[in-house]
Amino acid sequence: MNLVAQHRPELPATQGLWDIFCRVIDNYGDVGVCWRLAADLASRGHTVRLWLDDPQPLAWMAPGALQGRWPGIGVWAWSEASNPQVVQALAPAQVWVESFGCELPAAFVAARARALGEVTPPVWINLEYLSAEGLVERCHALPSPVMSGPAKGWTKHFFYPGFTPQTGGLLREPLLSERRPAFSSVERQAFLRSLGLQDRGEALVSLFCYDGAPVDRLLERLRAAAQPVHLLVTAGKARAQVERVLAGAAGRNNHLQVTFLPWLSQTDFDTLLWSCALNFVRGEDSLVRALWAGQPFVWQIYPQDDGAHRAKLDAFLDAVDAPMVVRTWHAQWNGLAPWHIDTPPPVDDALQWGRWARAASRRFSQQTDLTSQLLAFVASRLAPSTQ
Ligand code: TRH
Repeated sequence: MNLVAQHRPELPATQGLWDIFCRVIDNYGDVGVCWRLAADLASRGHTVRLWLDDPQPLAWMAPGALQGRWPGIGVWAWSEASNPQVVQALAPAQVWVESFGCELPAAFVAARARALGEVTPPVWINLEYLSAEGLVERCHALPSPVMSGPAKGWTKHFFYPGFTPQTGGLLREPLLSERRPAFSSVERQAFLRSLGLQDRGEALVSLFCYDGAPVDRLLERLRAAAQPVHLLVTAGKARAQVERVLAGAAGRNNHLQVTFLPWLSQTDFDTLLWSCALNFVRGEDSLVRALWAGQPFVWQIYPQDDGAHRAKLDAFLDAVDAPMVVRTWHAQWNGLAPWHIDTPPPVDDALQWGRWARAASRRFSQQTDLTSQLLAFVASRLAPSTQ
């Protein structure tokens, strides 16, 4: 019996039962986004089965998740979705979320189709990747008829996260709007101490990046900053690159202190972003969390071989009304422009960067969040008039 399966709470057959499917492609954004959606739904009284092909990142991202300690959320092994004994014993969910094109296990779909007979099929959501590009508004909420297989005749619906009211919005849990502004300097000090850090008044900078980020350039610029900097390096790829650069550097530099962090829970990762004067983030989920942190940030977009990420990055910078200095840093950090040796580090221009980051955070906080939009969309599909 799969470890994950042993710890799942029996999920009652209640209104608002969701099956969320996620394959961990590489990195952590897929599982990060799906977990955040599941936790948000559960916090609103829904019950979620989260089907994962690799649940291990949850061990650090959401401590207790694999042991079933998150009320309302059961973490299930992907392989079990193809086990007829398991599937037929499950209460049918009202909603299926197929995240990032992961393709639901055929046996799971077939079992549901067989069991359903004439009963209403689930609302089937295709949750797509976040983008600020125009196509998102054109494709959001479009129906996609299932043309073959046991679910032939059913309908999937594209659901695109985004930065405009014509999209599915951004994941933002209800309590965030109170928790973030209430975060005090006392709590910040306590958090830093919990990481074994002593706040000596230096500028804290967090680093979460992919291979290939110009980390050597970044360290140079932080060493040249007008004030002492403490770089907090996240685990994994960021750490490996900083260690390589430091190994080649001559001597210590008292102006720049470096601390390597362990993998943090999503909650602690959020608090890290709130605690730093500048955050280097990547991918999708940590980008949104940096936006909600309201602190200056630089985003390394998930690089694509065909260079499609350039248009996606530009669309984002347009959406957040980025000033030229922010665009310059993004182009350099993403390898899309040569590095100007005298580019001032953002920590030396806190006023302009801070004004931009706070304005962007405020603007998008006004938008209806993704989970609320998803709930409204599902309710409209389940309403009797749409049978
Ligand atoms: O890890 P990522 O690069 O994920 C990527 C992107 O999502 C990309 O769009 C997708 O195509 C690819 O995965 C498959 O970056 P992202 O999206 O920020 O996800 C990281 C998650 O890990 C996020 O939920 C934050 C969380 N995290 C922690 O919980 N603790 C940590 O210590 C760190 C560094 C991250």
